[in-house]
Amino acid sequence: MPTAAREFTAHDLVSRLESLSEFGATHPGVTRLVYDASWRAAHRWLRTEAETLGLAGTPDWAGNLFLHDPAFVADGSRAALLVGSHLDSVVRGGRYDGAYGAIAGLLIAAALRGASGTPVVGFVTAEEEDSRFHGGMMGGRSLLGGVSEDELDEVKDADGTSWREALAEARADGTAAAQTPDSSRPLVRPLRVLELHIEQGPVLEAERLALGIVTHIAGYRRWRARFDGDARHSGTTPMSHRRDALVCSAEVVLALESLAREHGEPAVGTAGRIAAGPGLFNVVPGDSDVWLELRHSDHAALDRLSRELEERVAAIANRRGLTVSMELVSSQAPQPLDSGLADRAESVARDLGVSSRRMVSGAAHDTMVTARAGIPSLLLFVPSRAGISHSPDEHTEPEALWTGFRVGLELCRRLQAEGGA
Ligand code: HGY
Ligand code: MN
Ligand code: MN
Repeated sequence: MPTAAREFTAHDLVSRLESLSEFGATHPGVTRLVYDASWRAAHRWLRTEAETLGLAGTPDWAGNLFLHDPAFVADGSRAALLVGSHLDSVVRGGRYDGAYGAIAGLLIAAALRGASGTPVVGFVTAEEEDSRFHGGMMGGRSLLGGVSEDELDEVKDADGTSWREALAEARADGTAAAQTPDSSRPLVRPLRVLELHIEQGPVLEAERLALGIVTHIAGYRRWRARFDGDARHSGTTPMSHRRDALVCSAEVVLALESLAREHGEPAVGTAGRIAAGPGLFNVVPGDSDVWLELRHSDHAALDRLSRELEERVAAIANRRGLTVSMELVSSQAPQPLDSGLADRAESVARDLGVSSRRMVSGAAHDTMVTARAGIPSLLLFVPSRAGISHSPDEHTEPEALWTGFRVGLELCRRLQAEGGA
């Protein structure tokens, strides 16, 4: 007989976050990449936790996990309020990014199990970080049925493993269901989506506020730029005779930084990686790959920045006599979130005596995918110490995690009571 729906404590939340961070612990940090062994172990652990709390855990074809009352059949026939976040992490990331919302969703679904009104279902998306594949929010898109069968063979990781091949391991151990994308409506039809997440920036801490109510999420563009010059002897090739691909890349990286600085906040530009070949002391690099990212909260500004970057990259390569190909690898448009839900969250925070402000998210999130699909979606932040994230130093105080959870729980309780499903 499942346990009755129950009240939770801060310890219930924080202790489960600690346990989840052990899956993929890379000392320092956490590395839990979609479908890898630690991701699958974490997925299994979450389902076991759900069962001990009187819930069922149902994965869909992509490994998105729904945490629901066993009486709620997750077969695509029913609708619910979804609350959660993502299971995967960046490489050597922090313990809270995604994990906080996943555990909060689990406990909120357990706390509200069996109450009358709209069913509340916890969700844990399979992939959000682009840290193994560059499929662009694979979890959120597959959760909504937005993935074509072809993508499963086209999307590949750095080792050339396709989404389909990686998925096979998850299907083999039950962390993904054996359906195929074309046969899968969402297992749970989302009426609304609430994501709880750490801010990953400095604003809430600087303003000593407990809660961020996100009005919209900045968009991004990510390119892989490939430069081809001449591999030559480093001792005999005069500087005037070189077409050095790595030096060209270095100038492009500085041009990206200047572009973002010239434009001013909230524009940000990052070169996350340079890989030059052949990678020896005594060979002038003949080829180089650079990974470039631009972000902005305004669509037109992101377009302008992107055009300017592409022009600057072409001009640098041309002046240095190299060829360049610039591939847009993934992108997300800036996305407004639901203002009605933001109003509701603000009034819950006020009623609970929780300080809050509306704000923009510089980081991307699953809720930008659900909002873009027309599903009323909301993202709530809790403060990040020194604004640090995507780093082993990511930290949020237990009290702050608990405060965000209390607001999320009360908001879901009120939305549930209004019914509709
Ligand atoms: O990159 C991002 O903004 C998110 O953390 N995936
Ligand atoms: Mn995240
Ligand atoms: Mn992240």
